Amino acid sequence: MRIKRREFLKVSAAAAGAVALQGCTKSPTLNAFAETRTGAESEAAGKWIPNTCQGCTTWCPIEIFVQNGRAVKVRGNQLSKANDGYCCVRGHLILQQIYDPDRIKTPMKRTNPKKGRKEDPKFVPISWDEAMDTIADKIMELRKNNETHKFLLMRGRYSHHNTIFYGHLPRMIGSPNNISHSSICAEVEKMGSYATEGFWGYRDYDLDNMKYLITWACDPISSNRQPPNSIRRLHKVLDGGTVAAIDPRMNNTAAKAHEWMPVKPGTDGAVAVAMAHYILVNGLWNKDFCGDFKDGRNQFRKGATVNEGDFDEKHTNGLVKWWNLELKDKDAAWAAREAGVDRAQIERIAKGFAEAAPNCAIWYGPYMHPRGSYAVMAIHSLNGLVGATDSEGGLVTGMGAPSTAYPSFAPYQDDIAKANAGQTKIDQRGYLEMPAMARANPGTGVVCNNVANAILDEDPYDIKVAIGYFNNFNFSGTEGARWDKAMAKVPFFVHCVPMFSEMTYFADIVLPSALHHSEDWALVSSKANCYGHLSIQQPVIERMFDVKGIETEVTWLLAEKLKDKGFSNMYDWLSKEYKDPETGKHPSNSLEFAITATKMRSQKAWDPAENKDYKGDRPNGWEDFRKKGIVNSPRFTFRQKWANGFPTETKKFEFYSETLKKGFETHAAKYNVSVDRVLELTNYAARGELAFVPHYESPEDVRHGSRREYPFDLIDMKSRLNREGRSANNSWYYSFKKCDPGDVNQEDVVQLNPDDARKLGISDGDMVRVTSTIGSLTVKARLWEGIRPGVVAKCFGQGHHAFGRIASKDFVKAEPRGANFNEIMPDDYDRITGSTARNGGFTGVKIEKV
Ligand SMILES: Nc1nc2c(c(=O)[nH]1)N[C@H]1C(S)=C(S)[C@@H](COP(=O)(O)OP(=O)(O)OC[C@H]3O[C@@H](n4cnc5c(=O)[nH]c(N)nc54)[C@H](O)[C@@H]3O)O[C@H]1N2
Ligand SMILES: Nc1nc2c(c(=O)[nH]1)N[C@H]1C(S)=C(S)[C@@H](COP(=O)(O)OP(=O)(O)OC[C@H]3O[C@@H](n4cnc5c(=O)[nH]c(N)nc54)[C@H](O)[C@@H]3O)O[C@H]1N2
Ligand code: SF4
Ligand SMILES: [Mo]
Repeated sequence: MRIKRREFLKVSAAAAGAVALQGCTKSPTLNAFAETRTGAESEAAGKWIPNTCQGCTTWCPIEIFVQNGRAVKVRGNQLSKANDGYCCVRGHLILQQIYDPDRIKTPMKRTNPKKGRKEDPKFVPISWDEAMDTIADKIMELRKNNETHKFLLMRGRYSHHNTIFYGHLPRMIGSPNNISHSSICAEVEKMGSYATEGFWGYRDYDLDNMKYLITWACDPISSNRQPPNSIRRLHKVLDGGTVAAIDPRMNNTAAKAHEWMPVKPGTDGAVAVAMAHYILVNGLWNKDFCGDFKDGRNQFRKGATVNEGDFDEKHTNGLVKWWNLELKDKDAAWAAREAGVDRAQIERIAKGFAEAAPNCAIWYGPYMHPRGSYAVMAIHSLNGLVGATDSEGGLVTGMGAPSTAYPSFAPYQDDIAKANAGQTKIDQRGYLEMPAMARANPGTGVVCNNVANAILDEDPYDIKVAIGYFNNFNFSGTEGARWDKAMAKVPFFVHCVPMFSEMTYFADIVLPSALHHSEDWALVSSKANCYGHLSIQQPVIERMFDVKGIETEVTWLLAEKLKDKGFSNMYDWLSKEYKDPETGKHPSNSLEFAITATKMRSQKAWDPAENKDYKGDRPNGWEDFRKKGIVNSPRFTFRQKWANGFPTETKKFEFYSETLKKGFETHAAKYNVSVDRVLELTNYAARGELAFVPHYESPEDVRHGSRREYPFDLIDMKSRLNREGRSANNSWYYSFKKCDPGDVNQEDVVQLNPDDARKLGISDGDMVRVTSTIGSLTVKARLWEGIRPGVVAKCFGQGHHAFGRIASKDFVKAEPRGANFNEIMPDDYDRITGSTARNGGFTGVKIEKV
């Protein structure tokens, strides 16, 4: 079917709004899009080109409709089993991102040597050649002085190719410092399933067969890690089962759920242990998974210690220990007081959840709180207690997708590089008071937000050359003023981004990045709906500006320059080890390198010689893979872990975590201190054996600000329209803001319960000053019953002063539009994982009308 361009523009303009809100592309006026898939394709008729969206961590396979060289529409990849061919509302913002007039169009260099939030960098355009030459000079200087470890590479979002740029390049130069944003993202969350079942990652859910879903500190139909799938399937659980949402704020899921429990921030652990108590006392635990009393009589009675020898455990470890150490006294009445919720509701949800088992799941969020690790452990333990983990209709670890290994860089790493890559990392991970245990392994978790402190303190050393890409830590890190100071101190900083941003303000060189979803070559893997996938990123439009792919093209250009200056190892590595799997040809320029790397990495997925035994999709060659854009894995097979054991120390689901204990003991031994001393220094309350079981720790001791002076708990959330921190310069972001419950269009508002507002004499729309222990921000008040009294909430992502003309109030004068609460959230951590605190109301604030 053909459609005249003028007519098409007319319908698409009208339909875009409606479509964006429904997350659905099946509007009849848009059938041109559907029909071109099978029909003949021409430039004017347009065609769908597969790609991958990384607007959030769902990493959706998508397709972009391109007509006369212009990207005009976005939808989910029709072949995707993770999203059934739908994208979420934010997918549509891709179009505005591509055609954003404020994009950086050429490399630039700073001409104002002074750096600061209010210092205009006075950027001037330069060529790629000059930019790369300057960067190579700085790196050669480090090599000459044998201080290559003073090179720092910081990463936000990334594709598989981050292995080349972020993983290998620093180690080729000779630096241990590749710092990802993971610990300002969601690392705490991973500890919930790691400490219990040895899985460090995000879970997947079998919504089709689920009878009871608890969403806990997250909002799956709006954010978290699979909105298109949740939007498509939540109704099944709503119709055929029960949905309960636990969140101080009536989020999107809560607005549709059967139950909303507006818990007091930071007290979720109390509710979780009380639910466990209820389940045990009422004999509702899963006997097939956890086992039973030898004589079949339930001895779990409130207050009564149980003899471990009386219970036969099956796939779990330490259920009775957990009961004795933590659960026996903690009933729903206690938790109701602690969490400020209804006792009957705690019991009702615990009962409904356990009775639906194992067709049930708790879907929980990052819980980035100074005591978050134990809260998520307590929450995730419930998934084990009822046998929902690894069960049909429950939650699963999820499927991977085929991938071919990258060539090793080791043979090309010289002695300087080897020696200096082994130096202590800049983020202070593994220091006594910062165990940063990724996978319960001390000193292996990144402590992203602490890099600012480390740079300022020059501890363990100073940083001389830094590169950042796809990140904006001055905006996204809490207590961002630290990042402003730190980045002002770094003598040479390169920022690789498509948009000007708060962090770019401190750059000496700006490299305009190709957009991941439409201009670059890469691969991404993700999962949802019990399927995994490998999905392609490929150019769908001709680049309008002088942009390049950062992870591949920039690596190549840098390697070339370093070779010219006498350090050829990187160039040799890239040019000799990478070759086209079909033609055997080695790349000879940066773009060829990007394509070659993409073909190599995905070879197992598309090469008929390599994929013949794969049980998932098997494209017939590279061109076929490009055309389809995706390889779906087979569906997840349940109960394999029940049968074969969990990857924990005991091979069981650990209510008593030998896995976490080993981590703590290793760390304590390194410093020759007791585990209790580590707990004290990391701001945890547990001592002794309690530290190894999921338990509740009060948020009060780690709250910043006294209740008297700062009576409100501050929380924030992601807007439905947030492409992480990256969509605030799109006008649609502001036009449709109202799609977040309690929010309004065109504004940035702090949500406040009307009862609280009345006491403070605040009316809807008043400007209010929000003050924490570290600063104040002024923002508009929005009165809303959907927020628990005593709590104030605001969506993250607004308050940019340097992101473009829509995101800022005055871009030229660097005046923010709205407020970025990271400026008033104190720098603090869940030190077990090294994660930045932002949830759980750890920031106390006071509110005053201005
Ligand atoms: N208060 C508060 N703080 C938070 C959060 C919160 O909810 N509340 N969320 C946290 C979370 S979960 C995360 S993950 C972090 C995210 O924070 P960061 O990792 O810092 O990333 P973003 O701010 O999302 O985006 C950073 C930059 O990416 C650039 N960019 C956009 N598209 C592309 C592209 O295709 N290629 C390249 N190279 N660059 C691109 C943009 O110009 C932008 O400046 O923020 C965290 N900070
Ligand atoms: N729309 C959208 N979706 C996204 C992203 C995005 O930018 N926009 N980013 C992606 C990324 S990078 C990440 S890491 C994930 C994370 O996204 P989510 O898993 O959704 O988590 P956050 O938005 O960080 O967590 C905030 C939620 O926790 C609630 N909350 C805060 N404190 C407490 C508390 O003490 N108790 C309880 N029960 N609830 C609390 C807030 O009200 C809010 O609903 O989302 C991904 N999905
Ligand atoms: S923003 Fe997230 S959920 Fe939405 S289309 Fe992109 S990756 Fe998928
Ligand atoms: Mo994140």
